[in-house]
Amino acid sequence: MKEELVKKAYDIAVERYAAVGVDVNKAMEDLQKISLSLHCWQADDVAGFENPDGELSGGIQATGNHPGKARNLEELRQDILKATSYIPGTHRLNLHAIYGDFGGKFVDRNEIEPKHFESWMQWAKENNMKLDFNSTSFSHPKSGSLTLANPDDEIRNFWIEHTERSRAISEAMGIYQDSPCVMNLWIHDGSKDITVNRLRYRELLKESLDKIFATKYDHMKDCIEAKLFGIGAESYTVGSYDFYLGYGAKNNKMVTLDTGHFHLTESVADKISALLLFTPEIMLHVSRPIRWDSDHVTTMNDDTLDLAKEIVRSNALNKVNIGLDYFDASINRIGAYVIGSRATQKCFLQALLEPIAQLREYEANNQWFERLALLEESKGLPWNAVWDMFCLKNNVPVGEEFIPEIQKYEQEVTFKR
Ligand code: RNT
Ligand code: ZN
Repeated sequence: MKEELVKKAYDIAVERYAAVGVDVNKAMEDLQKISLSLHCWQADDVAGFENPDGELSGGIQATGNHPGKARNLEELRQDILKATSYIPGTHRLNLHAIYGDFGGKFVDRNEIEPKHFESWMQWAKENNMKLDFNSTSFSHPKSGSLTLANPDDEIRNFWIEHTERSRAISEAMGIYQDSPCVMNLWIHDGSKDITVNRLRYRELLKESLDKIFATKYDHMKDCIEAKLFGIGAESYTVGSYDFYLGYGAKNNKMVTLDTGHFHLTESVADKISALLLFTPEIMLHVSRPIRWDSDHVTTMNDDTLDLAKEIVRSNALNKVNIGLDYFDASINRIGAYVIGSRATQKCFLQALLEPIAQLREYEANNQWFERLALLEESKGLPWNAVWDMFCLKNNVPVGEEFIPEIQKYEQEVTFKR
């Protein structure tokens, strides 16, 4: 793309936005500060390195068989760096416990230690990334349908141990990188068919969480992720939204909002302002559910736009951790990272460019026609010229220019795997 052209369009956009009272430079500065937490699991269809040939379980599925997925730690790191070279800004990497550097040995979930993640910490530092973390309850012989809520003491304690160790690893990461590591806890616990013990499993989960969170740490932050249902666990999810909302509000824990974990007509955007009043921060898993929690690649759709706008309107960018969570195995996986990340950033940019002062003035004066008219007109303001400039400034491809780059990497690297 001709630099000239991008600059010309940008200058016009700056003037156009000034007419509605929006400072484009300020929006660019704010966007620069937004770090996404990139999910490591898009690169290899959630396989991990504990048992890469094992089956993905726990009610989640990566469908498709596009060739070239990362088969080991080196390939995964290489792919992530490739992806981030097409995403403007500085970002974080979100690891799952099964992605440790296990050196070819089998390390069970109740044996993981910070040392298994040391090379990740060093690598992240070298590449100017901070790490986030997740305990992994799925894809293990002891996963079954119940982990932290399992009435069997031995199994439940195994998962408690795993989760406690995951928190210790997160703390070590937080210390190493001098920035808190956000640790997400999602378990798939549930039931395929009607259960007559809803309360019992939730009591057990609450007890397990109380034990897990008894250790206080200063360099990691906990978040707990609810879900509506999973494949094979359609009738009951122990960790439902009500459950974690209650637990989080009472125990001052962040609740993770995965955009695929609610009824399809439920607005996740509307939850932001409610949660902010009762929980310390928010963790997001930005995804794109199609008919169910399908984890399609995030796009710049109304749901994601609404979410970004609600965060910006609530002045909550410093309280919301923005993670991505999708896994599409049917298209180029590096391309999937780039599309979803850039789409999320575009949504935040549009949110930051909203003529909010004027809109709020209309609302304060009960000028509802004017409010709706400006909301509609602002959809067509030249935000894309600002986005192009943001990419140019950050030295990443402008517009669709990343397509041939990714095609090249596919031919030269991933297709040869
Ligand atoms: C599953 C949850 C969870 C996982 C990751 C891999 O429905 O969204 O966050 O996607 O932990
Ligand atoms: Zn999620």
